[in-house]
Amino acid sequence: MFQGRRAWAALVGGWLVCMAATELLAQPPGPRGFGGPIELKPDDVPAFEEPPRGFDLRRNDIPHGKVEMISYESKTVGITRKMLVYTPPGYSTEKKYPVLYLLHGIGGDETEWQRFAKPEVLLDNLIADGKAVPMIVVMPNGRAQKNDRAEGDVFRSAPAFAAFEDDLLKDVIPTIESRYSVQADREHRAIAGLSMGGGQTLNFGLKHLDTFAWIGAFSSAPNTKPPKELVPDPAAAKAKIKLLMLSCGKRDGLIRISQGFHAYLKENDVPHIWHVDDNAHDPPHWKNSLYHFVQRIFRDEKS
Ligand code: FER
Repeated sequence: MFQGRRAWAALVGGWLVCMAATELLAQPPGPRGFGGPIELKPDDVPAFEEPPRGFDLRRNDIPHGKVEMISYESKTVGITRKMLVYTPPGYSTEKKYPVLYLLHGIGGDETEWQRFAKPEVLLDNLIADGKAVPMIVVMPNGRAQKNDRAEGDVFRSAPAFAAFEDDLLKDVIPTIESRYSVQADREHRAIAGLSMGGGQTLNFGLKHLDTFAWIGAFSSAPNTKPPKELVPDPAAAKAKIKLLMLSCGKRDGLIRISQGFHAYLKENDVPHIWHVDDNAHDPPHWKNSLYHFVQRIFRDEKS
């Protein structure tokens, strides 16, 4: 009997070691295999089910919104810049819409979300099914420097991602609010992004809670400020945030950044969603996270 128990313990122990090794080896090689070893914690589980089949496929039997590339004069950067704007089906100046500002990663530009998720397809489908409120989605270029193309060593542009704070607040948002029919207050502005854009989302969104009430950071990168700097006053943040969602793939070598922030929020009693799925630092994670986030913003109840 005792022998049997020992054998079982050895078997289970061996299995645990194997699982841990598998997690460590699970980081993809190549340019997206960022970061260090992955140590999963008990809280690192999905908050949501996988999106249903077809959530990302264009349906011909429903009304579609429009996507247009617009230009604006950026006083911050001193050049004319571009951003992509989705307006929902039936967009009309008789109504006013909430706006989601959606930010890209280190190797991307204003077109990157198009390659990773087709936000217009997700939104058209969710709006048709009554699962998301009609909203405008703005996809700007988060690299606030004169040459804002993702060229050469993209890591050298990291400071331009920080400089985007001014471009967003002083140029992008005023442009959108002067050209589109929008509800221009914090409860009708959301900010979300992937990787570098996730870091920007937390750095800018939490610093400017008078501007944004809905915040979604997917696979946040090392540009994310330390938790105490992001949320120096947990009670104030708690009172203002309508939704704070953090997500990351369990095979993402950058997960320690989101894990650390989740732990700080939990410790300081700041409500948030922490969603960890089976993906890596990759487009499926960002597409799925966007799908989950947009259903929960601009709604009355806290989710
Ligand atoms: C880093 C690793 C990854 C970093 C940024 C990234 C600024 C960004 C990745 C992405 O946007 O996909 O060390 O430092």
